[in-house]
Amino acid sequence: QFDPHQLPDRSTMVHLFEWKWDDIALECENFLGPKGFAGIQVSPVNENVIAPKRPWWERYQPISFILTTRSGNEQQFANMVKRCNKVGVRTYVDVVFNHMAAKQGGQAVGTGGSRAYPENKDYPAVPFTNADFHPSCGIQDYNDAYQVRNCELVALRDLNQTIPHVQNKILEFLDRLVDLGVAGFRVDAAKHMWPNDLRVIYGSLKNLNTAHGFPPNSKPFIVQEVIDLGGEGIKRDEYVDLGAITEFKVSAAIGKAFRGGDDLKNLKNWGEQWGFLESSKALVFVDNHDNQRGHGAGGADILTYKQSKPYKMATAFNLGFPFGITRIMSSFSFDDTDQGPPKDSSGNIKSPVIQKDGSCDAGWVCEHRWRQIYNMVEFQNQVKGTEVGNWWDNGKNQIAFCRGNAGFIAFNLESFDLNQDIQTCLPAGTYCDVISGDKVGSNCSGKKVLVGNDGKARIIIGPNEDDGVLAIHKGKKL
Ligand code: ARE
Ligand code: CA
Repeated sequence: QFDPHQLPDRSTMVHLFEWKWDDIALECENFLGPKGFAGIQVSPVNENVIAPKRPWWERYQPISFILTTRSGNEQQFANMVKRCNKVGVRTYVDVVFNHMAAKQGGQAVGTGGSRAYPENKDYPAVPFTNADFHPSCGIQDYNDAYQVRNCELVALRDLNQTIPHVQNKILEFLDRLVDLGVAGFRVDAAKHMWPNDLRVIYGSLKNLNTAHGFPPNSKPFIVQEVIDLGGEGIKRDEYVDLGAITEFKVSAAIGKAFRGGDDLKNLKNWGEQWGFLESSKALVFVDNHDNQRGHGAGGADILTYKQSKPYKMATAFNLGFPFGITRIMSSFSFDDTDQGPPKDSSGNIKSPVIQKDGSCDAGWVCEHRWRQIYNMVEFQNQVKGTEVGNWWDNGKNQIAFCRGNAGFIAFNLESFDLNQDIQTCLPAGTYCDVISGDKVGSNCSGKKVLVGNDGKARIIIGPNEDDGVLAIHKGKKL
């Protein structure tokens, strides 16, 4: 359950937050596959409550395990997974089974048309009844592990995963997704469930579907949402032998560094020495759907698309430095933190509109379609398996390093020029900087970097340029 089952020459997944299945299928074929993305994380696939004004977070309130949401129905989901697998893009589903929907103002109606009665803990479309839940109490003290796991997270009805019927219903749901060809799961609120119950559930899962290209006996990839910034009753270590973990320490530390709260030179030993989990167990990201809007963890350190220059720099570092299983966030734009995705007057989610230059419109940000980001996805694939070499820094906020003899990257967060001869470790020649531009035919629309016979090149990044990064690799030699 630690292997994300990505193609050997691919490395990163992208969270297409609130996208519709039909749109994702097209995105896999038209963009993600060709650009070398390894996978997608999708929003919860099972029926959720319809909440007033359709906030994004209604999808974290399950009504049943019927696969119908605003993103589409089961047949559309199945079709999407198949088409994405065909172009080498794996699907990871955000699965919510710590709880069911909270009490609503009135009757709870789901996106699949099912009714539920959360005040009585009655969800007939599963079915779950009162006996399947923990007695109601609130989580007041995150130092009390019992409370965190047996009480209600923000009033959400708390399932008791020790009960065989509950385990069986969860397993039926997860196994159905495995049958449809998914590669794994993001387990929502894992820290709110007992590790031993999760062990039973994960241990009983089906192997991945070989008809979708997975080798026989492959276990679904599991990444557990365990927020542990230190100092609470529940430790990520209790979950590490069960699957990968969302490493929120990375999100907070990378945001802080690229906001100028920490010298970039300190990133030299990025990894376990920073208190992060070991690389193969850590899911790492600059922001996620919670902390980009002040939910979850990380607070004011978190960078998002709204601070585009440092955000792109942080993303380039996250993809450029060999640490963790990487994930990119792809958002819709928002002002209000409850606001859901772009919708029409009937509440249906609107499709993103792709403009001539490849960027998105109609309320979708599509960070994954920003050149500086998707070109770093290619960089990461090109340097896969290499180590960091020839670290250089100016003693503060200018840094550069090689990735084997395959790639080189430099950052400037100072208010003055970076203008230096630096060792790039690349064979002599002219390379196209994939941040300021791209290789077009045999030319480069951005900066050209001339690497000499000694492997050195003059690297220039001004403080007022659009981007504070420069990246070259063997795949974009002129
Ligand atoms: C909404 C309303 C609530 C209302 C509730 C029920 O906002 O006011 O009471 O509905 O009617 C998301 C939203 C919630 C939303 C919920 C259900 O964020 O606002 O509630 O959906 O619709 C903790 C958990 C962690 C959780 C974060 C957000 O440990 O698991 O809080 N993250 C996941 C998802 C969320 C989702 C849920 C869980 C629920 O990613 O999107 O909630 O399914 C410290 C602790 C952390 C704690 C953090 C914030 O850092 O260490 O453990 O995270 O504080 O409290
Ligand atoms: Ca619980």
